[in-house]
Amino acid sequence: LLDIVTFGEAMTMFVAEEVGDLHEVALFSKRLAGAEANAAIGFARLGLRSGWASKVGADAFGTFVQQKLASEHVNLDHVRVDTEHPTGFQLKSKVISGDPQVQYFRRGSAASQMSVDDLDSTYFSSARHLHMTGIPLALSDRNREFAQHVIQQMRAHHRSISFDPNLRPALWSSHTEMIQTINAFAVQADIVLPGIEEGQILTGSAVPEKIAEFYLKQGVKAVVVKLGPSGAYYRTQEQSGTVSGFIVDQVIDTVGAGDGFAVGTVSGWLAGLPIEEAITRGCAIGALAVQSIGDHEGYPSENELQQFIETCPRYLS
Ligand code: KDG
Repeated sequence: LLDIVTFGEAMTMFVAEEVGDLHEVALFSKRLAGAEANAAIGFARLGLRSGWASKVGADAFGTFVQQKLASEHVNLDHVRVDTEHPTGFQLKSKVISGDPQVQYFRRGSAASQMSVDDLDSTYFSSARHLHMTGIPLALSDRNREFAQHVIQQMRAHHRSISFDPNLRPALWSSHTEMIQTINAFAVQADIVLPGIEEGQILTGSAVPEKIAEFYLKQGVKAVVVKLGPSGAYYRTQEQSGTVSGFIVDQVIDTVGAGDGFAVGTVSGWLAGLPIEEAITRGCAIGALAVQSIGDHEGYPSENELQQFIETCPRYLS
């Protein structure tokens, strides 16, 4: 029995070893990317029984993705191999400051082919919780239909759901469709975790209180708005507040911090911790994630997380 399941696309990621435009970089190192795969790894490192469902190609990238996740103790029983479509990959630049440049090679990938025909609904419903992101919703109609079936299945079995919008405008052909689709799925979750900029795009308001209200009014139980390094704002039907972030010496790579934030917050929430403690875990994993090059390489074990929370200085709230 799994504690938590997620589904989505994993890619081989080539990370530039030198600063510069992607087309000029000569040396790359090979890593694993994919928001839901990151989350699955994060949960597993904390000791949760974590499962990741997807489709990969019958190719070297597909083998790499599976081996990497297996080495992190992520359950792969719901990974299908597609002999006709390839595993996607991406390039990521190295920057001195700010967000790196990312280029995808994933259109028509095996993961985007995952459909309800691939779905083993008991794999999902036997898990306590579903963590999903908005990325599969952008990949194909098939993925979207798959996502809706998974949610229905979880709901029918009274399982909880967390939703991270993870907006990727580059993957959508229509901005309006992106907003409508992401919101239609977000309101079916118990806990929604938008970044402040995502919240603004999705709700039309840049005010964290208003962003939270938008989802709470539609039945979501808790909304946590990520405010960047300084922390997060949260609101439930009963309470609201802000949780301050951790002060980090050096930001090396911001990608993967949001997934790490979800891992900390959702794992705490599932363990029944008070929401502020759960979000503190999220802020801590986000802070750990930005200090290493890959997406998930900085994610901690439960002990490392506790130690970091106890010792790392925080922003004033
Ligand atoms: O959240 C990290 C992801 O952005 C990265 O791993 C790649 O999943 C990815 C995506 O689709 O952008």
